[in-house]
Amino acid sequence: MHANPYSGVPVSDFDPYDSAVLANPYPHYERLREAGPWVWLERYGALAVARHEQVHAVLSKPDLFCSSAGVGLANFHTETPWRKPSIILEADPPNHGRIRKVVARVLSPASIGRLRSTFEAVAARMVDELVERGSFDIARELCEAFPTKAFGDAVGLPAEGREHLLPYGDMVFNGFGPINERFHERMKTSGEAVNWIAQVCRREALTTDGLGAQLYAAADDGEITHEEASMLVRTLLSAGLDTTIFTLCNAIVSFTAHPEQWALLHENPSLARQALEEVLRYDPTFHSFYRTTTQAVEVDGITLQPEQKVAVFIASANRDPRRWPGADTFDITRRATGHTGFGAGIHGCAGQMMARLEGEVLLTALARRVARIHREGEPVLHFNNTVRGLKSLPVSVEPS
Ligand code: OVM
Repeated sequence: MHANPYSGVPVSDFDPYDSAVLANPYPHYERLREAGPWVWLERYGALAVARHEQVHAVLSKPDLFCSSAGVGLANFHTETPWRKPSIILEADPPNHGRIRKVVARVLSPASIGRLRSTFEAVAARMVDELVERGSFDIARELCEAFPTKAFGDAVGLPAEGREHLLPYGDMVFNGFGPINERFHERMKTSGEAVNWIAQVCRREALTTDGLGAQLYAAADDGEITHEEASMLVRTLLSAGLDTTIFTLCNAIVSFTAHPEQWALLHENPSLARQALEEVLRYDPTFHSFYRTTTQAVEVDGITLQPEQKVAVFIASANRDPRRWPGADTFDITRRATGHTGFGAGIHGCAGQMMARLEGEVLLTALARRVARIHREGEPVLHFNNTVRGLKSLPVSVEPS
């Protein structure tokens, strides 16, 4: 237990990484928000922010709350990172800006828009086959299969070995939490995945017309180095699979728990894009990460110490009743823009247009073909220190 150095700041023994919490974190987030704007997490020696206002404030001040000390619990100034730090996620201005500019272009709306018709064809084919079968594991056979195929092809990955993508991401996202059992378990079996990822980040392994090739083209132009291009392919593969896959899973969980919301979408598939936004607000994939103070920071009447780790509960900000009327209601007709499911500020998800395209395309394809989705078993949760999603969910579907 870490003694609270901040007088006037409430102390909590909350453990965000406990399996019971991960199973349903939202009642815990409510207690955290109600405890105060800043809360001391005595188990981890970190301050926590769980209200929308403070989450936003922390993410808007990268000069005071930095990323280069790691966005996990580990402080890179005093602890050795388990892998080479990301050159975009775990970087600060001005370096961050030079790298982000290249990634932003490769993942821009214009670049992503060119993928739409291909993604639509993949989604239609997958949905048609599954509807034909009638019952299937929607988590594995659709929510996992679609990004693995569509995004994998878009990056320019070889078809062989893509089963390593999810386990690799699982390790990365476990790595933002404490070095606990969950992290060790995943590390034990990760050797092959790490090797495969390193192999496919090489230019020679990638197609010549994908997003990976575009990163290498930026290196040819001298914007970044070729080593940096390889690191950015690693970023696409670290951040781009588990996140979108689990978001699709969470969409299905919410829609099967709220069939009247599916009925709305089925009646009007053009709601898919805003429905996805509500999924990302109501039950986002990414739950928390950290920032680290670069100096003493005065905020809300508290003086934070330099090198203070701050846990940022973006999933909790999305349920803050101070920001969202009826925060705990899943309502695809609401305006959910402004949610923090993609974070916020200069590090706000660089792949969000890709994520939205994948989500919109898949939900649209399903909504057109499927009138009702019935659970044929309980959703099996996937436990990870940072991201929430499913291992499996058996369903049957009624075609329209
Ligand atoms: C990266 C990376 C990895 C995981 C997540 C992420 C949410 C980035 O390697 O840059 O952003």
